[in-house]
Amino acid sequence: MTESKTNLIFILCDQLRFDCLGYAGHSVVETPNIDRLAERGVVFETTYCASPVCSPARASWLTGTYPHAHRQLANYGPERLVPEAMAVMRPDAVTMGDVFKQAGYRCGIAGPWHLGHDHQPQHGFEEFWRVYRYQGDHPDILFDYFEKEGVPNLYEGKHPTIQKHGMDYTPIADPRQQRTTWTIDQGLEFLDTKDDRPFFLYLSVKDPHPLIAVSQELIDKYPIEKIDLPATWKDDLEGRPDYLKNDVGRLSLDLDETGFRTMMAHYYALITHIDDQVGRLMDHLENQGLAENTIVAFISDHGEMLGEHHAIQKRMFWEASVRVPCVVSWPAGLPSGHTVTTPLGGVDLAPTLLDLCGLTFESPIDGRSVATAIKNQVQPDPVPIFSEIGTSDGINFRSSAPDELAARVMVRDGDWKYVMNRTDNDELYNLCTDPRELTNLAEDPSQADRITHGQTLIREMVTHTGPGYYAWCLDT
Ligand SMILES: [Ca+2]
Repeated sequence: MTESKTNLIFILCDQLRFDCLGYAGHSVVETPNIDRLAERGVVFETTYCASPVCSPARASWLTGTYPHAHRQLANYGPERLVPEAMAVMRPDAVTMGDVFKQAGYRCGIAGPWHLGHDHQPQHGFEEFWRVYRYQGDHPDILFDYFEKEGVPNLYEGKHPTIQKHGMDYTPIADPRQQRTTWTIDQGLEFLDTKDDRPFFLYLSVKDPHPLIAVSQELIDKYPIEKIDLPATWKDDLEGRPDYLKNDVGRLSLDLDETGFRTMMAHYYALITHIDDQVGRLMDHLENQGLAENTIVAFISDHGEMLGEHHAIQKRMFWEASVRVPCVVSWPAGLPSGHTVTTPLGGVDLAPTLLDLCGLTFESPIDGRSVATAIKNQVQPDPVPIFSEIGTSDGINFRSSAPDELAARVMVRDGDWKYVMNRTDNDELYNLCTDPRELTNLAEDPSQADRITHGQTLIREMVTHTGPGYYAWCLDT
């Protein structure tokens, strides 16, 4: 094995839309520090998560495998530890943390783990495990911190300032209540205690996932007169499958629109807070002389609907839900200002980052490294990109019924997105001519060959490392 001295900081936000960043062209949201990271690095402009559900997506980002392979099909929760709930990553899954630790790296994590057993250091991060659970139970390292500091814990969800117009939000009064600040503080401590070994630091940033809690000063940067509701706000979903109409993320028709725009202002403000904290981290790297040879990857586990198609949150294959921002910066080893237009899959980033450090997964994975292409500033050859949804309600999910644990699969192939649904009609959209995904062509007889092709791609994909609970794809 080639010895590597390149460090990696992996910043994984939660529920951050792919387009709510300055570098991505958003007209309102201010993110000067992340824009700086993008200018000095590589931007993957079309990146899909491997599942638009928290835990399955995270396991894929870390293992380079699709959910049917790592088997975390539902969100982790302490009450969902029965194996048949498929809410814990399979114990023998190999993560980036395992590979880096094996290669002699010092590994650390701060923020939610979300892949099972939050209070049990694991998967290479045993030396520095600053994981908080965020789900309101104790003991919890972050909640204990609030208690010690004597500040109200907003994240327990019962604070009187919390409002709800689609998603929960509140201004905060004390900067110590900001969980991303705490997470970055842990990261700086990790950097300050570094030794001779190269390092892998995983910063799991829970924001801008609700509770959307941010200072009034940042909220004031986003007056609601500047905030427009999305173009598909009143989409009636005609021609689309019923499951979308019944999703728990579907907003009520009488929702207060001013309230929703107020919630959006808080969401935008919280992104700017994340940006401030990324800036603080980058400044620290500079001051320590580590910026040059440290790869910084910035992504989100999945996206956020933010009112598109009259929906919030994720769990759907709409672009807003399944696409994420993705920036990889490495001054010593990657070009600056390079944009990758070839779509990147949620299973491709882990092997790419390992490859940049001269490392690789030894066991079979689903993803591929695009490290050589980006180093040489050429576009990777396009390949089909997939995403899976195990459960329609990954958050409150309680079922262990197999037919509810592997609900649908998406493939993006060229301009086309095909969705194979287990218990509902399929979907087919042309993302070039119909970027808002308003016209479902799955029932159009002239598209029969294209659908057959999509099904073939999905069957090949799930067979590669599965099919596990996705065996139903082979029978359709
Ligand atoms: Ca999430």
